[in-house]
This record gives sequence, structure tokens and C-alpha cells, in this order.
Amino acid sequence: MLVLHELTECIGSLILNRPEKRNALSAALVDEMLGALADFQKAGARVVVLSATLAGGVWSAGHDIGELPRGDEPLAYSDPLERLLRAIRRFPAPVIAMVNGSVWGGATDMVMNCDIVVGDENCSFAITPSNLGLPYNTTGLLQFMRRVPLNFVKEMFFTAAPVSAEGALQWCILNHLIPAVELRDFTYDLAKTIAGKAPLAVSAAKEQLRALAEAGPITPEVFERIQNLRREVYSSADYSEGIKAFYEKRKPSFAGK
Ligand code: LCV
Repeated sequence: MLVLHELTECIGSLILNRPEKRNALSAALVDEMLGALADFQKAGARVVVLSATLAGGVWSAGHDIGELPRGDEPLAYSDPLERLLRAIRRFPAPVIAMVNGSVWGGATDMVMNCDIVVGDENCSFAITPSNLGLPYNTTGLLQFMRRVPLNFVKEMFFTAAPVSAEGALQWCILNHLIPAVELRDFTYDLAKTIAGKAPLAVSAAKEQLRALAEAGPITPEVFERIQNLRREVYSSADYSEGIKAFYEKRKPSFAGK
């Protein structure tokens, strides 16, 4: 079981449970999350709380690096992680991320796709394509730009450095920063409040806000240019070096080509 899930009083609890691999988001784990969300939807869950079984203080190490595409588009529309992010955005009830550890790469994107984020003093958030020599995808960049002021988005992508709990509150990644001992009670009290509201009104508000937030058009020329930039980075030797360095547990040495 890469994911644990249960429904109590209309509140769904979804727990990442692959600690031996730092809850890296493999296709198999994502499939179990999608199955759990489908179960919750069928059972009429009115709110979902997403949390993780920690190992080494890690909430999730992001996309499973062993499954990153090598001959195809990185983070393509059909990539398991992208399917999961869409499922969270479109889930017909609020999803609250309860974060008490370090979050890396695509898992930070996943948290940013949740509707509300509650963290404790142990949480941190890093977006790491520049560690691996990878280009990020347009949907993901837009999601970050919708949640965090642009200068902070740039600092996150240029440095790949973890943003601390205090920084995450200041940069609006977190809705609330709560002491670790109170995190669970606070989060589930918030979930109970939402579960007690008119579910159709809450669900409609979530979908209206999603549709409006994602409504920004880009011209075909901009789209083509972005795709070309991504292809150039993706086909670079630096991308292979980034992945190789991770598995050899050493610092990558990027040649810029
Ligand atoms: C597969 C893993 C992973 C992992 N995949 O424990 O954002 S983007 O664009 O970059 C996007 C494409 C993305 O999400 O890429 C992945 C971004 N994630 C990262 O760069 C984080 C990579 N992981 C780490 O830096 C470390 O594992 C952290 C700091 C998270 C935890 O370090 P710690 O010393 O506690 P280990 O590194 O020893 O990892 C424990 C086991 O989990 C595997 C890792 O290979 C190791 O497996 P073995 O025990 O079999 O050696 N693991 C960790 N992260 N993302 N596998």
C-alpha cells in the first residue's frame, strides 16, 4: 500500500506511504492516489486531507527520478504526476495539504495544487528542475505564478533551495503555519468546518475559481516559443548529468550544454 486512505464523517484522509523512497511520486503511487480520490468522490467526501508518513523528515521527494522520461517530453500532459495535479484541481471538494516535513520538486507543485496548505515548523518547499537540468512545464509554471509573487517564484526556480516554513508563510505557499503539536487538530478542525458547509456551494466555488484562475490565454507564438525552449533544455547533456549525479549521490557538474 503506497497510499493509505479512509473516510470519516465526510472527511477523506489520504496518506503518502512510501517512506523508504521518501514518498517519491512513482506512477504506481499516483495510481493509488487517483483510486483513493475516485473512492472519496463516489462516497461523497466533502473535504480531503493529504498528509504523509515521514522518513528522514521528508514529506515527499517529488517525481520519482527513476521514472523521468528520457526520450519524451518531460512532465508531459499524460505524465502520471500531471494527471494527479489535474485530479486534485478538479476534485469536487477542497483538498487540504497537511505538511510536517520537507517537500521537493513535483511534490511542491502537488502541494501548490491543493486548495489550502497547513504546515508546521518542520515543513519546507523546494522546486528542483535546475538540480536535474530539466525544463519545467507551462502548467506548472503558471500554477506557481498564481500562488507566489513572481520574484519569489524566480528565486525558487533559479536556486532550487528549500523555502523554510516562515518563508513559505511569507510567500503565501502556506495558509497557516501551526506548531507541530497542534498541526493535526488545527487541520482537522478546518476540515470539519468545511465539511459542515453546503457541499454544492463549496464545490461550485472551487470549480468556478479554478476555471477563472486558469482562464489566462497565451498566443500560439508564445506557446511555440515555450515548447522550443523546453525541448532545447530537455535534450541537453546536463539533463542526463543531473539524473546520473543523483543516483551516484554526488554533486552534478553542469557544462551548460
Ligand atoms: C526516486 C528517490 C527520490 C526521488 N525519486 O534520503 O521538480 S522537478 O522538475 O525536479 C521534478 C522532475 C521532480 O520532482 O524531480 C524530483 C525532484 N526531487 C529531488 O530532487 C529530491 C531527490 N531526493 C533527495 O534529494 C533526497 O532523497 C532527500 C533530500 C529528499 C532525502 O534525503 P535522505 O538522505 O533522507 P536518501 O537520499 O538516502 O533517499 C532514500 C531513498 O529514497 C530514494 C533514494 O534513491 C534512496 O533510495 P535507496 O535507499 O534505494 O538508495 N529517493 C529519494 N528521492 N525523487 N527515488
